[in-house]
Amino acid sequence: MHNTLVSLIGAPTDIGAGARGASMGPEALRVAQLGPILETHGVHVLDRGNLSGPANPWLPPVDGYRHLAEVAEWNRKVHEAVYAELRVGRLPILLGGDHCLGLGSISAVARHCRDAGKKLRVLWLDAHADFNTSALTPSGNIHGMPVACLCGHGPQELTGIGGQVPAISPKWVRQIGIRSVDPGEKRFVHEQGLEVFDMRFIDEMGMRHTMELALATLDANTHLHVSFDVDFLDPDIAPGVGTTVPGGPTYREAQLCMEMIADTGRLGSLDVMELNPALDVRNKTAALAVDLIESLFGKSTLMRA
Ligand code: 6HN
Ligand code: MN
Ligand code: MN
Ligand code: MN
Repeated sequence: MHNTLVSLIGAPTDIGAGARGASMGPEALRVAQLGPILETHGVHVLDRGNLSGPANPWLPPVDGYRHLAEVAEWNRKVHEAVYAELRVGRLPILLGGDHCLGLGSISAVARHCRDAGKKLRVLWLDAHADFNTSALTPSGNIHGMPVACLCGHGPQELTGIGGQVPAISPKWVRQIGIRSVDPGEKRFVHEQGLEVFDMRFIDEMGMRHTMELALATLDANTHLHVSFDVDFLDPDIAPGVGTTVPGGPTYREAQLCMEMIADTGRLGSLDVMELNPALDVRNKTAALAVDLIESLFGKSTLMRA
């Protein structure tokens, strides 16, 4: 682990989601002892508390976007908070909140990489590609759009956050665990050349080979960002999310995924998104997320040294 100074940033909102409740995610992760448990692995954790932003008015979509102005405001706040931590050499962990906030977080990481002359790789762990546009979306929910917005496809209020459009290139992204993509979204993913390791690929090739490929082009100058949508995990082990999709990675597959990321030593920032305590069972999805984040920060079950 090359950076043991971690900052937790809570973003308690479900402004981009299709179900209410992800706004309680940051507190559920704290209740599951995320900070103290990371400290046991030699990581120094500062909890910066929660950001604040507009309430969720729970209105229908307008022109293909639900709550666009509120989503933009939350993302500007997330962008500034994540960027401020990176500037002082700390590793930000964004506690979501729904996945629309990946836009604010990753645009900040991209800006930091431009400042520092670093190469950026984004690992998007998710059941969904989150690559919709207003014309393609079946729901209008902006948590289904952050990757497209980061790649420059979306409204200026969102694509412009961070000062450079597009914030990232689709070539920098590796998506893992994907198993629910809308028809128009699927065409757009192919057209833009996103590298997707879907569940069929993981079934056939195994998590080990998948991660070897996804991590293949990292070097000493790479900043690795992990955007972990908790619905990446199989709903049997992780019911506490708003958009469950059956057939996700098992506990062991998810552990291996996290351990192989830790082994690279390149993790520079993390999002933990879409945890929905209103749908969870005795906070077990939060506890599982903490367990997996421990592996991401170097907890190992290996017997060999
Ligand atoms: N997430 N593709 C669906 C939509 O409404 O655009 C689901 C998106 C889920 C987004 O889980 O972060
Ligand atoms: Mn400490
Ligand atoms: Mn997502
Ligand atoms: Mn998802």
